[in-house]
Amino acid sequence: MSAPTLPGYTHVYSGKVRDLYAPDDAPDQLLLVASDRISAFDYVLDTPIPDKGAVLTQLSLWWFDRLSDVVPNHLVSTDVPADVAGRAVLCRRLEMVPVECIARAYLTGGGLSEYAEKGSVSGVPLPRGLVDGDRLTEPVFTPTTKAPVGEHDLPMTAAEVAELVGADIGDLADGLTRRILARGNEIAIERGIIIADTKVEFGVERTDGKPTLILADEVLTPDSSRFWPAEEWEPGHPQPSFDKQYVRDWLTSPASGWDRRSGEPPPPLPDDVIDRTRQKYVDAYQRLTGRRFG
Ligand code: Q0T
Repeated sequence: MSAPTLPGYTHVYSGKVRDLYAPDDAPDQLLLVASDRISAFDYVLDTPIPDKGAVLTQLSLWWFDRLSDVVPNHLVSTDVPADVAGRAVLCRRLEMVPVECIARAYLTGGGLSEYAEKGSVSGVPLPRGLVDGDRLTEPVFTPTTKAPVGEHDLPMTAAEVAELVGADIGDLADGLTRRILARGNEIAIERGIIIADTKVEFGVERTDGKPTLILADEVLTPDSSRFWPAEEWEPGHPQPSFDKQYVRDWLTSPASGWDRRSGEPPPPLPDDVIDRTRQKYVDAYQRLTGRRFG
């Protein structure tokens, strides 16, 4: 499940689930390949989820279209080598904003922890008495550092973002990240899905010194966001994960024989967990887009 070799392309970087290549004949472009790798509990599992990379790539493309009046994106073409057809895009090679741009529309995870300690998230004061899974009046920008693979991202204040990238780019990232999530939820809620929070990546383009942010990477997928089934939403406890719940439940069940605190990597997934997890990704794609996958 490592990065494939592709004639005419030079591999430049691999993250947990995506591989980046430089086209040998187009120095201003990159090939972004979504693998079928899945991560859980901070591990990349040995077992791929068939079609996951294609589903997430097709979903991102669908969202790029629905966000095109909010933000320009890095897409150049979907005409890619046959080996990665459907799960790769050619994109503009941009100077990336070195910040994880996160917005939260619902309170959970790290945002909930910060709220419990301080009554605020990323410096935004929130009403008292909110519980796990509560909806926020409007999305809040909660940026973090981009730690290397294996390390953990840390919350950043607006001042730290401004220090790193400048107040102009920081303010653009704040506004766009929150608008992307707000637009995402307007569309997703009609299809029975809540997008609790999301992480986006931006590149920067400068015209006469004036910066414009370009939406890069993948967008509003179950890997970059928390998707919740709207019909099961019940604030007051952790919500079931749309995509990885079978994986997490099986890995933490006695059936897996794995102890999360052992330091051992997780075991391979059984076929029924693979199949049901694949179906969750396909379900999310089909529910959101109204299109049939495959
Ligand atoms: C990217 C340029 O963070 C990364 O590498 C750090 C060593 C990986 N990474 C780079 C990009 C994109 C995109 N998407 C782009 N359009 N232009 N770089 C994405 N991830």
